Amino acid sequence: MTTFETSLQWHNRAKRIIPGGVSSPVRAFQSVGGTPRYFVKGEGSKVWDVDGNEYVDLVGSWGPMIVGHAHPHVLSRVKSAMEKSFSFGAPGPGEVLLAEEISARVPACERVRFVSSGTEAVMTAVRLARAATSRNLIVKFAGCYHGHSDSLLVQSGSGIATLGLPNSPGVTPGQTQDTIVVPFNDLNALTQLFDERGSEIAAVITEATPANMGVVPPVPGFNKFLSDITKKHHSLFILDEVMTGFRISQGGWWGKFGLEEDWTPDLFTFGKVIGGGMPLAAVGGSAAVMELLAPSGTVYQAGTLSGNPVATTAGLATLELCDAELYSALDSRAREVGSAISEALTAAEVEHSFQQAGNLFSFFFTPNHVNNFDDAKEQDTSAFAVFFHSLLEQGISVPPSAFEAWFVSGALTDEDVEKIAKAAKVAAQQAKLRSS
Ligand code: HOZ
Repeated sequence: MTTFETSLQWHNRAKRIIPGGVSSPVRAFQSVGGTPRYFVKGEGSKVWDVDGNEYVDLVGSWGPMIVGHAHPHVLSRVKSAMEKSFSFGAPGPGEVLLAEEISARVPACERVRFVSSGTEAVMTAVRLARAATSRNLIVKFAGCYHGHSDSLLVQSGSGIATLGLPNSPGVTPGQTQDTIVVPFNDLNALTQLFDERGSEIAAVITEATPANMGVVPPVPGFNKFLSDITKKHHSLFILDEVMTGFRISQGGWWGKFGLEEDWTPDLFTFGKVIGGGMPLAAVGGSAAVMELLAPSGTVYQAGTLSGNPVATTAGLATLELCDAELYSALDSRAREVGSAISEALTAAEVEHSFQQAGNLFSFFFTPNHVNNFDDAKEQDTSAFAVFFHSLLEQGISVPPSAFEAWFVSGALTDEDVEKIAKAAKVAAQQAKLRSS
């Protein structure tokens, strides 16, 4: 009888039943080569694979595990929620409490509607924007990823960028004819577009800071500019905070930069942290727009598991731990980890651009600062692959793609940071050997 004890054995078995062996493409390791690790346990800052290896985790389930894995507070709340049932398909107190918490942190969210994934949240926001403005066009930025709904899967980041895919087959020209793609950080292109077609534009959507083509911070004033230009043309501004929401500050990206720079979007999308690792996402905005949703209004959106009691409990329990102290710890950890790695790459003379936005960061293996998707595609992804594998071998798990953000958690310890810094020195030497 075959026993399945290693990641390799599991992956070979997975590939016979799951396309590519994975439930989401980036984790297949296709762009870095080798075998994805099959994780079976997480605690605090660490994860363990089926092979018995321990890793310091700098992926954090792509953001949700902000307080670390299996945090005792979250765990005990989720356990007691589960004992009362996993799902009712009916309203429950958990969703009300979580919606109130989101609104308290981001007051522009006068109403909140829960869904199960960021993709759904964005689909709903786009539908609402079109209904509210009676217009069709949606403007997005190249390299931004807003989930895998048809109309937004155009020049997209994340897996599409990682695998170097063109736009996806199966998405018809009809489904994307109302999507206009503009280079990120390009105010002139946007001004020109609004001059020509402003009266047709339902909404502009952006990641609060792009973090699905690697981390590409907006140039100063960029989001304010989006807010102003959309207002001027009576379009809506959708801020996709699926990655940044409640990760960057108590009020997400907006809570830190929107308040400071005096801009507010019309609609927000959230995910990841608000579910604390469970499938949960949300769309929020002004009562006037949000009340267009059925059954108050006629814009349809629904989901059997939407507002699920276990997921909302996990989200609420996680947010209870997301206080000012946590965000300041995350900011310092991101600085420590990012600088230690950048210093190791510099010492080994590996050309790179270390880019940060709040506590999100990533490394492009290119000498120049990356300002948009075209710049991001210039990087040496093969040097990244060597760097990635060396870190993994030394017990540091980072995203298996040069086009993704790295995530710190509140559970990281000084010892973890030392281990990362030490491993980065070896990995940087190996990446240098590869690139020279
Ligand atoms: N870029 C995705 C997160 N925003 C990757 C998630 C996954 O593929 O699992």
